[in-house]
Parts: sequence; C-alpha cells; structure tokens
Amino acid sequence: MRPPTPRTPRSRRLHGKVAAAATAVLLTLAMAAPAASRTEEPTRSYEVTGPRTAAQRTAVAATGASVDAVRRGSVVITADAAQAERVRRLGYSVRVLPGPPDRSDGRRAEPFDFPPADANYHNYAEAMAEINADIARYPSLMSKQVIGKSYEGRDIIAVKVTGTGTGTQPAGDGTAAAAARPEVLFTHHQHAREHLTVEMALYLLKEFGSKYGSDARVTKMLDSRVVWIVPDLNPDGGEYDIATGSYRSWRKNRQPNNGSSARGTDLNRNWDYKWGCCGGSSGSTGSETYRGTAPESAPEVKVVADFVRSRVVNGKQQIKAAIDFHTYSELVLWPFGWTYDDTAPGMTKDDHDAFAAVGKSMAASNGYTPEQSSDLYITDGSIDDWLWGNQKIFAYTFEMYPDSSGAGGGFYPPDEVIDRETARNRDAVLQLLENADCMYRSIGKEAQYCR
Ligand code: 7B0
Ligand code: CA
Ligand code: ZN
Repeated sequence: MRPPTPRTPRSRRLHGKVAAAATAVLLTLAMAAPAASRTEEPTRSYEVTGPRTAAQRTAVAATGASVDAVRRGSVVITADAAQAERVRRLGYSVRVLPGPPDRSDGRRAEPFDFPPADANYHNYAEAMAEINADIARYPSLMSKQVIGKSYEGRDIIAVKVTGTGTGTQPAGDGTAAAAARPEVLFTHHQHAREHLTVEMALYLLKEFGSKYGSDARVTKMLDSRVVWIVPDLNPDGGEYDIATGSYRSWRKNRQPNNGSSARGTDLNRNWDYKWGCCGGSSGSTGSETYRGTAPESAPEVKVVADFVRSRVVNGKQQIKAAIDFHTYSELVLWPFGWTYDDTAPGMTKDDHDAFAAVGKSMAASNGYTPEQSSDLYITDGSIDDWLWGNQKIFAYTFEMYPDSSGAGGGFYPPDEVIDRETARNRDAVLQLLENADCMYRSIGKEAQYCR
C-alpha cells in the first residue's frame, strides 16, 4: 500500500475553509453522478457478431461507437442505446456485456481514487508524486517539463531521460552534437479508461532510473538517445473515470461541446493530419470517437503537438521514433490508419517495410500481434498518422494487455497484472531505442537512407 496522497485535483490552488468547502462540493458532484452523468447518454459494452472485414468494422465504428476489440467475425464495442440500435440495423446481432468490474471489496470508495482492490494503480496525484520521486532520486538522468494544461487545468508533463555518459553522441541541446543523439517519444493515456498505460510510463521511468549504470543495454541507449515520456495526455478523463470509485468506461477528454450536453473529444481523432478525412471518426458530439471542432481543438492534443513541433531544431525533427500506448488487444500497430492501402502519399514501400520490420520484431518479443492500424478499422486524426505523416516520426500504437475482453478484465485488468504487463514491453521499448538512429537498417537500407 502506498502512503495516502492528495486526492482532490485543483484543490491545491485553494486554501483553508474555501478549499474544504469547494472540495466537499466537488466530491458531492462526483459521487452523485451515475455511470455517466445525467446529461450524457449512458454507454455500455456490447459484443457484436457478424463483422469480419475491416470495412465492416469501419461501418460499425461509423455508428458513433468505439470498437474496443476485434475478433474473427465479431467485435466488442462501447455504445449508447442509439448507437447500439444503429449497429443492429446494420444487420448484426448485438449482445450486452457485463459492465466494468466491481473492485470495491465491499469497502467504501475513496473519491477520485481507484477502488480498493485496484489500489496499486496510480491516480493523477499519485502518478505525479511517483514521477517527482523518481526525478529526485535520479536528478542527473531525468528532468520534468510542464508542457501545458488540460482543459480542467491539470499539468501535462514531459519527462526527459538521457544519460550523462560520454558516448559517441554527447548530450546537449541545439548543438551539432545533440543532433547526433536521436530522440524517442513515449505517449500514454489518450483514452481515459486505459489506465494501464500510465503504469507503463511509471515502469519505464523506474526501469531507466534503476538500471542506468548497471544494465549495459539500458546504459548504452540512454547515453546515445534522448527519451521523452508524456505519462498522461488525458488527466481530466482519467480522473473522471475513477471519480466515483466505480469505473465509468470513459474514453474522451472532459471538454464541453457547444450546444450539446455530451462532453468530450476523442483525443486520438483530433490530430492535424487527414483530420476527419475518411470515415474514421465522428462529427457528432455524443460519439465515442468525436473528432472535435477542428484539428487540435482539444487543449491536450494542442499541448503535445506543440511540444513535438518544439523538437524541430535547425529545421530537423529530433524525435525519430515513438510509441503511443493504449489498451487493450495486445497489438503492435503502424500507420496509416486513414487508408487500407499499405503505401500512400507520404508512405513509400521502404517506409512501410521499415515500419513492418521493426513492428514485427517488437511484437515477437512481447507476444503481441503486429499489423497496420487500418487492418482493424479506419481511424483518421490519430496521433501515429500525424507523427508520421506530418513529422516523419516512426510512430507505433501499442495496445496493451489483455488480448480480449473476457478473462483479462478488458479496460480494467486487476492491479496484480501491472508489473508483469508493463515489464513485458521492456524489450520492445529497447528495440525501438536501438533502431531509432536508423529505422531503415531493419530492411538493410542503412546506406541509402542514413548516411
Ligand atoms: C483507437 O481501443 C488507434 C490506432 C491509431 N491509428 C487504435 C485505438 O484510437 O481507436 N484503439 S483503442 O481506442 N485504444
Ligand atoms: Ca488487487
Ligand atoms: Zn485507446
């Protein structure tokens, strides 16, 4: 059990009695809200039997539901009643699945925290405290930047990790030498209910901190790379998802939508590349995949996109490779999501082959399934398409544990699996770092592309 930490976001800006009163009001509001607040359509999880091609799954997603898992001949979706009815009208059979698990252990839930049986997950305050402790412990190895704020005003941070060693590629910023230290970005928690991804960020920081200087592979990588970890892109959604002590299956951020009672933009449909182009997102505010009013209309996306653009030094993007962590399905995905085609404007055969070669190699180590993102269903405005299409960063999406909605707990695996399922990606992450200086080496074309 961790020591108690502050559990009320934003109350730190207030003081004394005002804080206590405001906190009480906030908690009352949070606790009173049912599975989805009164003004929002409640969503449920369904198994949809029938769709077996990517095009059929894209049609299911076009109803406004989110497609959460894909099997041969069926999918699992999150949908409100109207969206489920639209799926039925496509001719598929739709069966209600059980809601999120009850992990209360019969105990009273602490507001803004995980239920007692999942106490080893970190809420926002706990994750920030853990990261601050890591930085305090390894100050020469890691540092933190507040890169902006969420809609509700929580800090969005980036942690920089890079070694102090004098390898062939010394540290520094903006210098010719620094340009030789390729940068790699890890992003986490775009989707509120995908809490295991924050644990993945905490694992990476602990692993890098504790193994630098003793583990040769980690040491070599940190002395020749700059790692950026953005541990929580959607803190507002994450806190909302756990605010009542029972999970709400929330996906989007918590930004209000004009003229609608439905809140939230799907951050992973709000990036500025082929935004809304291709039927891979929704223009309806009530949709699980609502794309927002414009690219980067979600403050959280703007903050991280601005950060990525800030890594262009002397006209060159320093970040060479990236993983955006999600749950669930145990997949290694690569772009593009907006088209079913392997190659497209902005994706040559060599680009695709390098993506696939490194993707398959990472998947061989963690046991995930490697495939192009659109093999699942079309997505537009997703982060990996933007990172590649706009910034030429080799960007993957990892869908973490479990592989299906059944045994593993879907979006809510028990906290007992955190250690195993984060460490499971250690080798894949190191592989990406090792390939980051020249992704085309993986297809034997280093001489052509990397000299
Ligand atoms: C999503 O179930 C993203 C692929 C990006 N090209 C897959 C992701 O945003 O639909 N799946 S998930 O929502 N985590
Ligand atoms: Ca537990
Ligand atoms: Zn996700």
